Amino acid sequence: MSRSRFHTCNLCEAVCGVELEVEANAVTRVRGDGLDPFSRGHICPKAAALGDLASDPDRVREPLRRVGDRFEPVPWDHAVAEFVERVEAVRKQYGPASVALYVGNPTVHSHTATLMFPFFARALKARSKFSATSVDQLPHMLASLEMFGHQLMFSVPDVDRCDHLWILGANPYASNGSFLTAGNVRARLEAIRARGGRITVFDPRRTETAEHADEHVFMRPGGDAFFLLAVLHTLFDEGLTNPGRLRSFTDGWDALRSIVSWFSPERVAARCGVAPDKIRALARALASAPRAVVYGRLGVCTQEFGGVAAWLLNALNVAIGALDREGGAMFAEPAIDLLRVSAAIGQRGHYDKFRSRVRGLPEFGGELPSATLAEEIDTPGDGQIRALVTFAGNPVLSTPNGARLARALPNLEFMASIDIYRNETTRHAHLILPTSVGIERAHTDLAFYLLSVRNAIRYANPAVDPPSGVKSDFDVLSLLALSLHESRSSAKDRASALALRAARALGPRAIVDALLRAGPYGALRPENLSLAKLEAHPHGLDLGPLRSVLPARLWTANKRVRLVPDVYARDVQRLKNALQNERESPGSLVLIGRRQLRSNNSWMHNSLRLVKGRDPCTLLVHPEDAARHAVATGDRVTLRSRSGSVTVPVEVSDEVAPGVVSLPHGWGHDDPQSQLRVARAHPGASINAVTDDHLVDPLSGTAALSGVPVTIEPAP
Ligand SMILES: Nc1nc2c(c(=O)[nH]1)N[C@H]1C(S)=C(S)[C@@H](COP(=O)(O)OP(=O)(O)OC[C@H]3O[C@@H](n4cnc5c(=O)[nH]c(N)nc54)[C@H](O)[C@@H]3O)O[C@H]1N2
Ligand SMILES: Nc1nc2c(c(=O)[nH]1)N[C@H]1C(S)=C(S)[C@@H](COP(=O)(O)OP(=O)(O)OC[C@H]3O[C@@H](n4cnc5c(=O)[nH]c(N)nc54)[C@H](O)[C@@H]3O)O[C@H]1N2
Ligand code: SF4
Ligand SMILES: [Mo]
Repeated sequence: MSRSRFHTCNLCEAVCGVELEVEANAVTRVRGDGLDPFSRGHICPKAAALGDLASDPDRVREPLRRVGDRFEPVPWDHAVAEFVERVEAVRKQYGPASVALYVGNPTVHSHTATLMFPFFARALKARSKFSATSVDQLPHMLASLEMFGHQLMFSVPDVDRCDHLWILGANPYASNGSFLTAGNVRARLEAIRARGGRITVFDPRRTETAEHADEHVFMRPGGDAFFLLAVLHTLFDEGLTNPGRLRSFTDGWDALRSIVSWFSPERVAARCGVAPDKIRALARALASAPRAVVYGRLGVCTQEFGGVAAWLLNALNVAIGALDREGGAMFAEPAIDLLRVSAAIGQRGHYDKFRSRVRGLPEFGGELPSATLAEEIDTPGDGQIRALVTFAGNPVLSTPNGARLARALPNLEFMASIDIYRNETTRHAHLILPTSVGIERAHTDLAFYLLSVRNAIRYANPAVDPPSGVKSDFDVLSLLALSLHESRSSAKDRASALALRAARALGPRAIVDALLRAGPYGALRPENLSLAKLEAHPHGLDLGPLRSVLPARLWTANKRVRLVPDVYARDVQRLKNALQNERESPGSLVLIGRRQLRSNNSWMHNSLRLVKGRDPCTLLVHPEDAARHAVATGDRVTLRSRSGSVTVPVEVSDEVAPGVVSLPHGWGHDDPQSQLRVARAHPGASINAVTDDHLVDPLSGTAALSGVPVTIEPAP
């Protein structure tokens, strides 16, 4: 007997509603939930693999302990006891900086993990914390903190109402939107053009999104900050700024004008690859559109000047009056308002309170840049990392110079991974502790409705049961946290253990219910949201279009936008130096990445339905560069950088600009110690064996994954 269950796809930020056909606890069919008012039945090919994850024979289903190169099952209580004993031994011997935590991307796609994580992190007492943030959205968070006073105060392009959209360094046709939670983002972008609007894409590759835009401008990798400065320069120069009502609660207008005055289109043209006249024409078109908005994402963040570039995106949206305006860059008001919740517990964010030991890179929100993880493990000295816990992360494939990290991990005295797979990272762990997967747990989103183009909310109960012996992430994290506290005798640990027991007794359901009732559509509002009400609406609820919320929703002490925070004003000197020291280097190549619709970072390649067919892990090379290096489509080349090399097949294509080569990320499943049989048969090569841990945006500490200098030569 099959039954139908409504759930939410937790694989990307689009949070599509899905209808799962379930028979004997196995998913037999996945469809889009046509009654979801937000995603309206849309899904992408990855949704079909939701069931594959749950039933994957390679999935870790019981705690595993590594003995040499072999893993053997251990009962939960033994595993937990060993975890506590070994972490505590390292911490006592070498101090709190010797214990590290790496938190990966799927964590934010699980509200239960998100809710328990602060408790776990406190119990672990890890001074050295890392996450996927610093290979991703950190520049946006820094800009939010510095300009709006809260690290989670993100604006969202109002794609449903804008008429002129700039997209820099994002490819929503493949990624389904990032910091742009929108069911069926393609249809929403197409609607802009259908109503007479215009889309311009700035990208070193003519992406799927660029193909469907009105105009594509080849951006030189790392050129965005320069380009944006010159656009602002033009707007001031030609009297085209129009901040409107923003002016009354924005500080720093003159400082901005004075900074951008140096960056004329002529000065930056070579660095960004856009001609001076073109920059001026683009700026004028942006300024003259009634509902224009500038949106930039990953490609703008993970580059040498990502910090300044993310700031300038906001500054430009202020300058054209788009911030907080319908059809502009708006702020969502989610039913569970993580902004208020985190502010209430004193977590609005902080920056540069301390620095990393080896390279002196700044912390953000208590985390250090992931680009420093390997060197913090392999560089001897006081404070060296000796123990590492990973949660839902695969930094060997996802952080720069992952090969160095893979060489460093065996030197740890203890490593534990809380993960569903034994993969390129977790196979180094002494203990692997499994958890349930998305469709086996209840689902709602705490982060993504904050990034959503409409206010919306959806809650789903588990669609299938986890395998016997597999615990939820909430239970694994709380169990470990409680055991850590109980192993210590301080009054503080006893108090924390008490608080933790209370949170466990409540459970995630009651916590979600309380957050909903206390939220902006809660008990005192007409919507009167509660968990019961969401359960009575299994397709989710639309809570209306985004509304103007400034200045009330600002978190700065004076309720004003800081247009030019000091950190950026100082970093601009680095951009001037870069322009002045620039040398022509004809024939040189830089590497960028790319995302593909059927792939999800590094961990969905064990689903045959997603990886079968033609090898997607090819190096795109422009025809001129291919001719210069005498390589053709199908040839294998060695792609080399300062940090390492891989051998990859070439695909000659004028999609990429001359001087740019592109390889997708998340591949490189050739580690014989992993347990990923399908992925190992479709291994590809890891771009992060070639990206460089030394290349970061020093302001934010974000890895410069894009624009890595490389060479290619025919493979032997
Ligand atoms: N199918 C699929 N969807 C995903 C993911 C996935 O792996 N696969 N991952 C998810 C995650 S974790 C995230 S964070 C989001 C990211 O979602 P997006 O931000 O849309 O990320 P990408 O698709 O990588 O697009 C980044 C673009 O930046 C371009 N680029 C590179 N360097 C530069 C530069 O210097 N300047 C400019 N202007 N552009 C540059 C690249 O060519 C690329 O087209 O996607 C999410 N969705
Ligand atoms: N060169 C290059 N590198 C990149 C990027 C790029 O564009 N180019 N993109 C970057 C971005 S945006 C991101 S977000 C990072 C991602 O970097 P990471 O978060 O480090 O890696 P993922 O590939 O997302 O791996 C997720 C891990 O979580 C596990 N997992 C999956 N579901 C669950 C679950 O429900 N519970 C638990 N406990 N574990 C689970 C998987 O088995 C896997 O080990 O990669 C970054 N790296
Ligand atoms: S776009 Fe695809 S991966 Fe993203 S939530 Fe929807 S179905 Fe899942
Ligand atoms: Mo990401």
